[in-house]
Amino acid sequence: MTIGRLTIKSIRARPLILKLERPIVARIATISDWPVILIDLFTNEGVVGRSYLEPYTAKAMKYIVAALEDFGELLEGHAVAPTEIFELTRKSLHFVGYQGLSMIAVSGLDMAAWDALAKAANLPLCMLLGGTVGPVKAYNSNGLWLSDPAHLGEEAARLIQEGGFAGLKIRLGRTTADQDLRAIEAVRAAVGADVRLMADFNQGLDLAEALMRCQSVDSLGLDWIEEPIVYDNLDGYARLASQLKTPLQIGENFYGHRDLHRALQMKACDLVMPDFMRIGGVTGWLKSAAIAAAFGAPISTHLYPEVGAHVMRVSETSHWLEWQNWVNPILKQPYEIVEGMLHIPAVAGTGLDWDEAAIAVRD
Ligand code: SMN
Ligand code: MG
Repeated sequence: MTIGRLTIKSIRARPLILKLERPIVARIATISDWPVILIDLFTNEGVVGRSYLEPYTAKAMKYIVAALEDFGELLEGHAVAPTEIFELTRKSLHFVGYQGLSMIAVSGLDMAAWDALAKAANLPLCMLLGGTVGPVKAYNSNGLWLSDPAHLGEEAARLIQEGGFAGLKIRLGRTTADQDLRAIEAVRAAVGADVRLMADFNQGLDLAEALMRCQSVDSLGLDWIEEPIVYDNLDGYARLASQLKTPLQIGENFYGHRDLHRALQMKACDLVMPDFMRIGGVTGWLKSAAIAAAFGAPISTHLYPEVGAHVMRVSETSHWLEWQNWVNPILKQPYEIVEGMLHIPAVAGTGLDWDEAAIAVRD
């Protein structure tokens, strides 16, 4: 048997703006135009690896696209070996820092490289990583933003129906604690006691406010309280974690696995939820999942449900997948949700493919 070769020909990165069906209204930002960068990794052997990035800010896309194009020049002719590519691209930017935009660009290419490798092996990514294709437990994160509590019950019921979900995420951080309590009550009344409810403050509070506001929701049976304060105040998080009964969830702002390690070592959280564009794509996730497992910390995904589903199948402490369908309008085959479980399509790679006709009308 001959060993296959897979080598990099070029990288294409296309910025795109999608309209959100339900705009994001969080304490930290209001967003109705959702920026997405589509990445295609072309190989000399004809396989194309695909991934996307969601960098929140349209203006930031030009820096990330430029970095990805530079990676294309750097790696021309190099083997599609994700762990080597991860180190080479990361180190190529170390003079401007390993985190932030550098890590975002590295993560985007990493996910495309893993997709290409799995396609070349003719295996779904989860199988290439040593797992099996199967369902992944998901909560619906597509709504329950900071809107009027009077409308939240109806919205929650619709969100459950969108896929028979057993879990939802509500956003908190309204002007008063009482308004947040009324929002949680409205959702609970609409969905019943059995639906799991996660709550995200989106970094909206200062530590003094958080000490009080988290206490006020601490006995409501929430599955987690997410990011009450600014993401890098780990001392503040450790203080909050020591005072709360409800598990504290952070991680969407970890840049690389060492951030996750530091947070767990400092007891700054009980649960972790890395974001694929910040943790280092699949490579960064695998390192992080091993560290989380060593700490016994349940790990959930942030955005990127497609690649997220594959790695959740091989993560020892796999907890919840965050479902959001914001990129669905330009995907050829959006993933299916049945009875609250995300189903990985039985195709090689991650299963991401672009609907070019849908992209063309948005250009
Ligand atoms: C979030 C995600 C995407 C945009 C804004 C807010 C949120 C989450 O923090 O965890 O889903
Ligand atoms: Mg969050």
